[in-house]
Amino acid sequence: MTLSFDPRAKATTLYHGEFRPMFIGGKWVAAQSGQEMQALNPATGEVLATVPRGSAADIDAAVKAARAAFEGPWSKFSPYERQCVLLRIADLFETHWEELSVSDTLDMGLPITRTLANRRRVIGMLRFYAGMATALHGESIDNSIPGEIVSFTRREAVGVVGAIIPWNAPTAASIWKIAPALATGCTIVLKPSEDASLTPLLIARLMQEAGVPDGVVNIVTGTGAEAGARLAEHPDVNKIVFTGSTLTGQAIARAGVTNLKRVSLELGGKSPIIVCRDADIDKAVPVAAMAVFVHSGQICIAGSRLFVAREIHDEFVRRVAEYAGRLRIGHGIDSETEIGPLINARQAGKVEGYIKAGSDEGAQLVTGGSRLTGELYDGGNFIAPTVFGAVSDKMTIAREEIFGPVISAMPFDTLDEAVARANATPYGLAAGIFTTHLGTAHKLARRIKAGSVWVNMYHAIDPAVPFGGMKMSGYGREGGIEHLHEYLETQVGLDPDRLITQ
Ligand code: TXE
Repeated sequence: MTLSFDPRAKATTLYHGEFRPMFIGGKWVAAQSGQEMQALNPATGEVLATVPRGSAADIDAAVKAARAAFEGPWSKFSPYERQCVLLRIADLFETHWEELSVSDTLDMGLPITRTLANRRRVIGMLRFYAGMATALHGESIDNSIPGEIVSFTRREAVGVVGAIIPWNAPTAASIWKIAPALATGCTIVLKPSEDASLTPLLIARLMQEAGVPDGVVNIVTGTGAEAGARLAEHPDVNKIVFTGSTLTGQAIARAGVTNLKRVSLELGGKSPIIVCRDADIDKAVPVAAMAVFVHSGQICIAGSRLFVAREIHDEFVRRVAEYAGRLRIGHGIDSETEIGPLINARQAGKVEGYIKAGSDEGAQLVTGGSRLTGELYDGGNFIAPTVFGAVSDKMTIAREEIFGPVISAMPFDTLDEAVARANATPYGLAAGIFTTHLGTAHKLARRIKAGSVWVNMYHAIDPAVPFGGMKMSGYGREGGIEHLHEYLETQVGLDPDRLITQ
């Protein structure tokens, strides 16, 4: 793909192994302990920069700053003023989008063409939430004693929000947490993943430039065990919003019990894709392949269980494998690259373990299955796009979230069987259906227990549309009006003369 700028040249202007402080109360600071952590480029292993290794004391300082801003200057901002701030941030994102994209690519490996392509979605989020800032209101309820009592509700900001995000989409995940907080009048302490902290720090700089008052947005870098755990249990945090693994989500929900904070969780998945006999195979093959291979499978919605109607199964799997074999794998910073590295050696080792389990348990390796070696891949964590056939539902690769470029393909005979098998998972985040029959699409979609069901497409996430999971994929929705409600409390109004109940 031809770009209007040179990403490699831009990359040389961004990080040079220097120290990048974190952002608390409008100040750029080191960790109180003085400890630092390295931010590594997953494609090369080189040190991009160092960042503070924040711990409980830094989280406490950030929460204090967030509380002071919530009760002080930020509470004086009208919804129209908050809207203006969000629109200014959106404009700054337009201006700095190349820098943000290059930073994300360097920090977490997603190819530059894809980080650039996130522009519409991320800036769309900022503008969507800007619009919502002035559209939030309560209701009046006139059914107590007709003519005498009118109850009314107000929507007020929940307070200080703690946000904990993973490494696989730092910009989008940061904005999905920060924008609704700003729209509703909350303040926020965001802890990025220790594996991708750099772009959230760039975002903090843009927030400052846009006129976000000190303490409204705070970014504390650090590990989950130190900084994350303190944020989750902090008694002065009113709400936690988390994206990450189900195991950590459970720990966060438990920690939030300390002060019964509101919790929303966007967790893992083992999403099914059902390819019906009447599917348009030419269109379905690339979508089904990229439902997993995009970002080397490191996406919560990866459609990693591929159920294909038996009549077309062999042809479909062969073509998915051929497609996988043609993908260009390399450094994300090269504009020709379609698939980048895995985030770190631990994640690559985990994926290799799953590939071995697939072979050991009797699945048939159709393509891929190995780590890539050679000069281009030195220092990085690259695994070839992998397709397994003859997978059974009981195999480890068909049950557990791999978070790597691995598809498990399985034939089915009837749609009832496909639905039952698709739902036979503890997760319920997303699903895909490929059919040319509208009735089949509707009937199947409503029977699948997943928060998003895409038909003849995948990965479609829109700021105005709710996104989130069922079952062990979490609770709460991001996107859409529902998302704003997660950041609001409802208060019933008071009559001048008497307390009104509804
Ligand atoms: O996730 P974690 P990791 C899955 C995926 C991957 C596995 C491990 O299967 O292989 O999780 O990845 C913070 N209290 N997903 O270790 O642990 C942590 O610092 C508070 C799926 O990256 O969930 C980071 O900021 N916070 C997922 C964030 O939680 C804690 C995306 C996510 O880390 C904490 C990422 C604690 N006790 C991984 N422990 C998806 N659904 O997209 C960790 N953290």
